[in-house]
Amino acid sequence: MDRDKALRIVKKQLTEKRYVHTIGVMETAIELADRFHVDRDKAELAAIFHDYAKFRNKEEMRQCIIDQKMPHDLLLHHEELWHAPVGAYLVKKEVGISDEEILEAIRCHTSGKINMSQLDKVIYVADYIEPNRDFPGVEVVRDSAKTSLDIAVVQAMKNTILFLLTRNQPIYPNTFHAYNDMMMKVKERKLQ
Ligand code: DGI
Ligand code: FE
Ligand code: FE
Repeated sequence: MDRDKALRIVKKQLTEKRYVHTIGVMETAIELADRFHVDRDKAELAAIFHDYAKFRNKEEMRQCIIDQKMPHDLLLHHEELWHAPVGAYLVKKEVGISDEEILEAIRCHTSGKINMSQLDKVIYVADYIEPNRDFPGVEVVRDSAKTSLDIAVVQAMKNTILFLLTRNQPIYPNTFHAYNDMMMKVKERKLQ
């Protein structure tokens, strides 16, 4: 699917602000894909559709998680996490994208997971550092992303977990698993 068609489809699902964020993620994801030798067409499509389900109603998402037998523990955690797996499902069903690598990058873009692919990491980091983002510490992650995708992922995960801790929010197990997995990989590499 070409970029213009994809953007036309996703625009209908989003608010103006979220659409601007999506364009930022798309441009950043393409930049990262080129820098780290990831398929730029897949990065573009995954970025365009990563927040496809962001504005779906909570009950529809809950039902989708149950009907599609997605991990049940999602329902115990904040609904902010739901738009990622539900988005992957809807992008396949409603938009007709069937590339599993793209769908997986959408599926894990909020929590991360163990053994993220390079494409998963590109989308995770692009979502975090796109130019409209203004989190505390985002500049450090932007800087790291110039040289190491893995270090950028770890830093973004660390910031997200710290943010959730300060808000007294429970943390979804995959968020911790993803952080541990990436941190160990980054450390192992340093020791070599
Ligand atoms: O959809 P976006 O706003 O572009 O970004 P996102 O999909 O990365 O994250 C949406 C929100 O999800 C963000 O405010 C942080 C939150 N989040 C990420 N991991 C966890 C989480 N919230 C909880 N409660 N637990 C998590 O593990
Ligand atoms: Fe999201
Ligand atoms: Fe996003």
